[in-house]
Amino acid sequence: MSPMDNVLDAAGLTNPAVRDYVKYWAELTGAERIEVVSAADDARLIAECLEAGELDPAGDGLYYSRSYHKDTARSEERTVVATSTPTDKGLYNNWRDAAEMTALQKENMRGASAGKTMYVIPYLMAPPGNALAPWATGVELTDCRTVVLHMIRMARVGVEYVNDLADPNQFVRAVHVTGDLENLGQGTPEDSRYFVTVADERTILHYGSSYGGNALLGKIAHGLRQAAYDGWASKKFLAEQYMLIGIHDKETGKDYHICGGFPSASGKTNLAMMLAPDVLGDRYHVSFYGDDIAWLWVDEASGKLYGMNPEYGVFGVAKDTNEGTNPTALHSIDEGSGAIFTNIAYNPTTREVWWEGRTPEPPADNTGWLDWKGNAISERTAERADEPWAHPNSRFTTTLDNVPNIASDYNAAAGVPIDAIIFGGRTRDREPLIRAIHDLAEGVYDGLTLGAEATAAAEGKEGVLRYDPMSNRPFMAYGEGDYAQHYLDVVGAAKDQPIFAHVNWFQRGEDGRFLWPGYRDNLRPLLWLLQLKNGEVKGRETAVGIIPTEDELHLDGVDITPEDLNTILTINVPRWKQEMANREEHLSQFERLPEAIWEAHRRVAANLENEPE
Ligand code: GTP
Ligand code: SPV
Ligand code: MN
Repeated sequence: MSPMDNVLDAAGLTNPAVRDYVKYWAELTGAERIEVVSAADDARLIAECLEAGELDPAGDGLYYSRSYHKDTARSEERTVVATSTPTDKGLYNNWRDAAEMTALQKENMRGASAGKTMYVIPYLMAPPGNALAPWATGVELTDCRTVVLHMIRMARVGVEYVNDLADPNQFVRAVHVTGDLENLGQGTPEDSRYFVTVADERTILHYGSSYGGNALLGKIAHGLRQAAYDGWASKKFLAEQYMLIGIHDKETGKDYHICGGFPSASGKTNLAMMLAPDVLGDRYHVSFYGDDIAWLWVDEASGKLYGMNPEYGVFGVAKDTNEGTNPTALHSIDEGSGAIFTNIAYNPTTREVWWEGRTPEPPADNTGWLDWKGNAISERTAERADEPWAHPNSRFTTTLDNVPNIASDYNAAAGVPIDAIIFGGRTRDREPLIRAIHDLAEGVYDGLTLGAEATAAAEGKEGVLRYDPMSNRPFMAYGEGDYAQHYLDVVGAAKDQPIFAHVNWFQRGEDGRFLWPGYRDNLRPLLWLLQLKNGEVKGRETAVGIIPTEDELHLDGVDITPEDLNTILTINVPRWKQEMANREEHLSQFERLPEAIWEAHRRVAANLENEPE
C-alpha cells in the first residue's frame, strides 16, 4: 500500500478507476500530498484559507478573495475543445487535435504542482437520481484551495457521487493546475495558458488560472462544454447556458417553467432571482431553479421536454446588484451564508465590501478601503481617481440553499417540464421588448442569430456587437450546423412544444439610457408570453414574430414614457432588413446547417419584404 492509497482508503474513495486517475495525475503534477474533500470539509478549509491569507473575513460567515490581477475572467482565445475527429471543428469551438493538446497540457502540468496539495473533488452536476446523472459525475483535481471552496458551493461534492457508479469509468476527469500566475504571459503572444476539454475522452485539462469558469471545472467546462458534447454523442440531451425559473399563478394554481439563454453578464442571474413587481406580487411568485446552466431532455414517461439546473450554487455578477435591482441576490449573501466575494472592493478594518452599483456613490469616507487589486483608494493619484473600485466582472459565490426564492423542488430528481424557451441579447436597438416566435425551426434560427454586445465576463471590447449563437459562443463543443440539427431533434421529439421568444431588456435611447426599466418588470413580458401560449391574448403579428399590444402587457406602475414604450413595441423594418444581410453572412459560416434553419431565415426575410416600412 502506498501512502496515497492510505489517504484514499481513509476518505472512503473506493472506485478503482477514480483511484488510478488520482494517482496518475498526482505523480505527473508532482503534488506533494493529496486530500480527498467533501462538503463536510468546508469549515476546516475556510479556516485554513483564512489562516494562510487566501481568504479574508468580510463579516460573519462571509469571505473575500482576490484573484491575480491578470486573471479575472474566462479567456476565450485560450479555451479549446479537442477531439480525434476533425469534423467536430466548428466556427467557435476552437477545435484542436486531442492527442496534440493532451501532450501539450501534460508538459505544461508536469511538476507544476510541486510542493502543493492536490485536492480531489468528486462531484455531481445534477440533482441526485436525475435521468442525466450518468453524464453528470466527475472528479476535479486542483492545486488551489479556494477553488475547492468554490466547488463546494457550486456543485454537489462528496465520494458518494463516484463510489457506486454502474460503470466505474463513467466520470469526467477534470484536472486543474494553477501554474505560476505571475509568469504565464496572460494576454501577450507568449501566453502559455490553455483551457482544454478533450471532449471525446471526457477529460478536461485546464492550466494557468484560478478564476471562475477557468478553474471551477464542474461548472462551465463540464456543465456546458463536455455536457453539450455528451448530449450530442448520446443523442439524449442539450446542455445550455440558460437560466431556469418557475412562475406560480396563485389565482389559477398553475405552475409554469421558463428557461432561456442570455450571453454572459446579460441578466440571467437577475431574472432568476426576480421578485414579482409589487402590483403583481399578490398573484404571481417567481421561483429560482438555476441562473446559468440548464440541461434539457425528453422525459421518457411523459414524453415532455424537461429541464434541470446541474449546479448547486450561484456565481453571480456583483456589479449593480443592490436593494432596488436585486434584493434577492443581496439576501443570498447575507451574514452567515458562507458566501465568497471575488475581486470587489474591501475594507480590512471594518470588513465591509463594496462594488459599483451597490449604492449610488462609493463610501464617503474611503479610509481603509482597498480596490480589487488591493491598493488603497485613499492613495490613488488623480489620474486613477475614476477607476472602478471593484473589477467589472467581480462576483459572489453562494449555494442554492441561500437563495430566498429557491424553488422548493429544485433538488428533486425529476426536473421540471418546460413551457417556454427565451433568448435575449444586449441589443441597443432593433430588438423589441419581446417577440414570440412561431415554431421550433424559427426558434433555433433565432437563437443562432442572437447578437450581443461584448461584456466584462469575457475578455474583449465592451460595447462591440457580436453574434453569440444560443448564448453559447464561448461554450460551443462541436459544429454549429450539427448543433442546430441536434437541437431540432431533441426538442422536436417532445410532446407539447415549448413556445420560443426573443426578449431584450437593453434597448437604449439616443442619450444612452435604457428605455425599459428592467429587473422586476421583466416578469410582465413573460406573463404575456404564457398568456399567448394559453390563447388568452393574441398579440400583434409582425414580420419577425408576435409582439404584445400595450393593452395586453400588465403595465401598472411601470416607469416608462409613452414614446419609449412605443419604441420597444415597434419593429424597425429598415433596421431589420439591414440585419438580415448580416445574418445571412453569419449563418453561411456554419457547416451542415439544416435546411429547416435556412427556410426559417428565408421566411423571416420574405415577411420583412412584404412589410410596409
Ligand atoms: P453570467 O453569470 O456571466 O453568465 O451572467 P448573467 O447573465 O447571469 O448576468 P447577470 O444577471 O448577473 O447580469 C449582469 C449585469 O446585467 C448586471 O450588471 C446587472 O445589473 C445587469 N442587468 C441584469 N438585468 C438587467 C435589466 O433588466 N436591465 C438592465 N438595464 N440591466 C440588467
Ligand atoms: C460566464 O462567464 O458566463 C459565467 C461565469 O457564468 S464563469 O464561470 O467564469 O464562466
Ligand atoms: Mn454564464
